[in-house]
Amino acid sequence: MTDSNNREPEENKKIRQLEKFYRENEGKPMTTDESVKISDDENTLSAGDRGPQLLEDFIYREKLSHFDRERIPERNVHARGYGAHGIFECYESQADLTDAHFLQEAGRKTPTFVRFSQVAGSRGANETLRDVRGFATKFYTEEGNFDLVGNNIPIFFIQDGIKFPDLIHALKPEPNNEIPQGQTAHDTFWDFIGSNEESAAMMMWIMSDRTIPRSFRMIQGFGVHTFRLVNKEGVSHFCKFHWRPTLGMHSLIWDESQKIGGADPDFHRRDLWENIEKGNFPEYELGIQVIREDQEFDFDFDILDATKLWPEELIPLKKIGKMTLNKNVENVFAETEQVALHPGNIVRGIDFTNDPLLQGRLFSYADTQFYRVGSNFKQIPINCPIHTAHNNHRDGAARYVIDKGQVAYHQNYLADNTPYTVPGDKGGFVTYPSLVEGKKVRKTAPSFEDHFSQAKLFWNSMSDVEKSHILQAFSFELGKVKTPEVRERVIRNIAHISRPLAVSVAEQVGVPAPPEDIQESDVTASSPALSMKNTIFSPDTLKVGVIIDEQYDSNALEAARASWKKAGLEPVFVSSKLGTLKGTGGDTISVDDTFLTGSPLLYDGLFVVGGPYATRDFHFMANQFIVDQFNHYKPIGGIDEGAEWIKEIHLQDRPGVLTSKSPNEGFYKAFVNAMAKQRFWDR
Ligand code: HDD
Repeated sequence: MTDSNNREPEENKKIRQLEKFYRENEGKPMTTDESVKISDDENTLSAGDRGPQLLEDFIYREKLSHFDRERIPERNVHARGYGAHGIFECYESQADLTDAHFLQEAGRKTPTFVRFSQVAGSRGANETLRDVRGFATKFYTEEGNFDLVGNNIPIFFIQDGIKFPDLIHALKPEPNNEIPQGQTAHDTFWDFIGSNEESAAMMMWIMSDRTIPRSFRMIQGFGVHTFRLVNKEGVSHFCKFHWRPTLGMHSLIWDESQKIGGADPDFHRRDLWENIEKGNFPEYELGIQVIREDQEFDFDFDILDATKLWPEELIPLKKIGKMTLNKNVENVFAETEQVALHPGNIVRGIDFTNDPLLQGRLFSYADTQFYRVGSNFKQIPINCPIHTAHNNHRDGAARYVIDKGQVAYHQNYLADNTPYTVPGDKGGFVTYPSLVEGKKVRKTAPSFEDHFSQAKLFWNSMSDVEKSHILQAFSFELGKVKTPEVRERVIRNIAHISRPLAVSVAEQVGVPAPPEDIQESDVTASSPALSMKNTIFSPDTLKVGVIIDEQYDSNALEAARASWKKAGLEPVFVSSKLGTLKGTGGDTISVDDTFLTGSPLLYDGLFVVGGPYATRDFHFMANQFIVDQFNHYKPIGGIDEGAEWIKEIHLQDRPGVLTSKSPNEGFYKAFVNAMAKQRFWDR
């Protein structure tokens, strides 16, 4: 099987398994579901030309009744998402830490399926809204499925799963008017945040640029919880899982994210789908942070508290493998919508801890899949393991595995007591025998009570630009809150983290400064790993909008294109109309976007070539694109007429704006470097 570029995807057992379920309809006769050939699919059977329709029309009935059942309940969070298949490759054996089969050997490859998502919006929500992004991975290992159901933020809003319905009810559109769609900028959400100090650190993270990512290909992922790795000898270590994109972590700016919602509400799925189709396969390295059992109480935070991260400067991140997403789905409903991820899906060598949020999740996910996908959801092709499951589970709606034989119970004589259980020393799953003691209680552990130290650590770690974006984000979000008391309560929580920030936000949203007696956290440490400023910067796969008209300078364009190709930059040719343009050398290019169908919002940088016969309208539209691009701090290059137009509006020589009437290699190199830098905040 090949992808649309005729490249052979890497050996992938899961895809081989799915292929057995593919149905090719092209070129085939149309039949009913019972395989009766259909002679007319457009007219219902009626009594006479104008007569009533007949109930006996099984073709009509089957078509409509199937249509009537096409939708299943959408996920009540993370409803809008997009998936892709991939391969995970282990860098080196982790056998000293874990017995997990997929981590035993350097070079071992494991098929994966990833679903990226946004939390709040319904299935049709605009994709660039400010929101946490889900990053959920199913590893189809040789020894069963392991699901790492994470987000692009390393911590969470709450500490105990029992509060999850409250959080989500506050976050979702308000129930009396179902407004607003997919966003946090409303009263109930901020009421929840202001009323729950444990959300303070997460509040800072969601106001940062991480919640308006540039691309799913450029987000980090986190398992969030503390898991256990258990080796063959039964020795356990605590562990956190991270995904790191090799393209670095990049974001939109607020103005862009709002407007892209109009220009392309499918911005993220389009980006992922197109890049995988083109062979620009996104890659993410899997990292682990590990601490020994005896270090459990060595930190000034509780390692079981999901509102806390493990600073990398304290507990370094070790990269142990890489996942490459190299195949789009064949059918979004069958694969992405029906995939059932569940943090409770673990394999031998990995185990849970007593993190109360994780424990809460262990119930909710399987439960929601039974409701959403049905009692046999684990048999659906995208969910089933690569090796056949054998057990005594039977029946239920839509069961399509046909279990042979007389016996469906354990402890039997008739089938020699099979399927048989496998002892731990022969590869069976054994739960890590962690020590449990104490009285049954309903209360928060005292070690979970510090809510502001890590929020302050995060704030201390931000660059000036990041800090200004956080201030802007709070000003927008709280500015949309109608109830002044709700705004005030949030500002009090901010004051525990940074008084100056709280005062500035209060000023912006028209409420009094927080009371003087609020104690600001005295944490002075920072963690450089938390700042997006310290990410990887690369021009690879970034889009350059090229504004170009008839009789463009062929030589200059050829040189520019050669430099872009070398750097992995992808030109998108923009002109006044679709079709083909001719250059001075007689060569042609075909236009990808017009000023109408394209938008400066959709390109990471702009390169203005123009042409000697450009009309006033063309010139005017080019200027609009240049100004928008400039306002979004993105790189701009200009040659020929393009260089003149940029000069006319006095933008030449501003940071990240490069123009030349006689471009040479140095100029093209400088433009590529500017593209890699991505934003010029000092404009
Ligand atoms: Fe959750 C879906 C991530 C806490 C209950 N969650 C869901 C998805 C992701 C996360 C990525 C979408 C999976 C997919 O693509 O199908 N959730 C998280 C993270 C959490 C978290 C990183 C905190 C560390 N979630 C959480 C709690 C509960 C849930 C505490 C309930 C106790 N989450 C659900 C759910 C969903 C879900 C209601 C909705 C659809 C689904 O499970 O499959 O059960």
